[in-house]
Amino acid sequence: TQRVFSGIQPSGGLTLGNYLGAMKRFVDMQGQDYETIYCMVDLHAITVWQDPAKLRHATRELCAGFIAAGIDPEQSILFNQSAVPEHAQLAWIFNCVARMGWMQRMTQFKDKAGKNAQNASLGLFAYPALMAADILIYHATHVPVGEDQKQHLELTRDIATKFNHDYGVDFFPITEPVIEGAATRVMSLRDGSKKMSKSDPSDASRINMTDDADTIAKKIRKAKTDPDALPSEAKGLENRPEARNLVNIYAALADMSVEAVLKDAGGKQFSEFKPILSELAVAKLAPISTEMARLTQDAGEIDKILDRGAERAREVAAPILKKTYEIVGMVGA
Ligand code: AQP
Repeated sequence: TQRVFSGIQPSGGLTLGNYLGAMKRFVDMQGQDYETIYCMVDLHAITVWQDPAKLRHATRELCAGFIAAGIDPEQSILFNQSAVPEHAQLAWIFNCVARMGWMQRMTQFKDKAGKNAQNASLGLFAYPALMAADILIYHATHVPVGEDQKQHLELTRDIATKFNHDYGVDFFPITEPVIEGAATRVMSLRDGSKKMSKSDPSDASRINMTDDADTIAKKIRKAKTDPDALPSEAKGLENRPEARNLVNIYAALADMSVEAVLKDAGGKQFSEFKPILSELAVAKLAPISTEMARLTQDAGEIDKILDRGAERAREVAAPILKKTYEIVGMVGA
């Protein structure tokens, strides 16, 4: 089988970047010929400090977001990472396969740890080994992610290759990253060189999936741009990161190619394009945020869905962990 796995951290509210770069594409893949497994990765979230009450809320809200965006918890397996202990168990094995030097090259660690890396958690450093375990505990073949996760997926392939080589087996698949579409890297609305992120201190830098129509319109109106009109071809967006970002967002929301968007919008000033983009963003996002808010209110129902998802996930993960332990030489597995 072709099996898809991906996850999102409940480390705050969902952004338009998470939605276009990841969640919307999870929904697209659910409709295709794949077995789809999607996860709230709370063990990843705690690699930086999370207030327990907020983590609990963010996990349930994220689950509501998955469903509101179109993930069907019957068709896909939808669950919370910590409820499936096999992730952490396989991650330990991978901690012993991955090399310090590999981890030291990870740019996300460098970005997130900042200048004071000595004070970062050990978990933040080991993050990519846990991510490899998330994927490989299901023998997933395809992983849809945003551009920022490309390096971690290469590491996942390196870990699988080294494990297979060290133990002389052909056990873990070499996973394909799926980084496609117009919005694989949605940028900050305030700075076209920075990724749109949940943890950016400026709320104006991102569109949150919980923002109301007025807030979305206001953020787009205030988004940084250059003074020129939109070009009529994609190559005219080179060296115009803010312009490119807004066009990419439009294309991804409308399910159009960038070329097709520019065919219509080429020649327009931002004063004209921004309201059109706002209207589209509100039309696409409002139904999701309304449904997300409705579902979030019933924590009991969300927990039931997550319990059932975890049960189904463990049915896949447990035999793969058992086999891994046997390969490694653990007695009693
Ligand atoms: N700006 C983005 N553009 C496209 N894709 C994005 N993703 C995140 N930001 C963008 C994709 O969303 C998925 C889940 O990401 P995550 O929540 O696990 O962590 P992240 O990449 O660290 O996201 P944030 O929003 O930047 O969170 P913080 O601020 O907590 O670090 C991934 O597939 C990611 O590529």
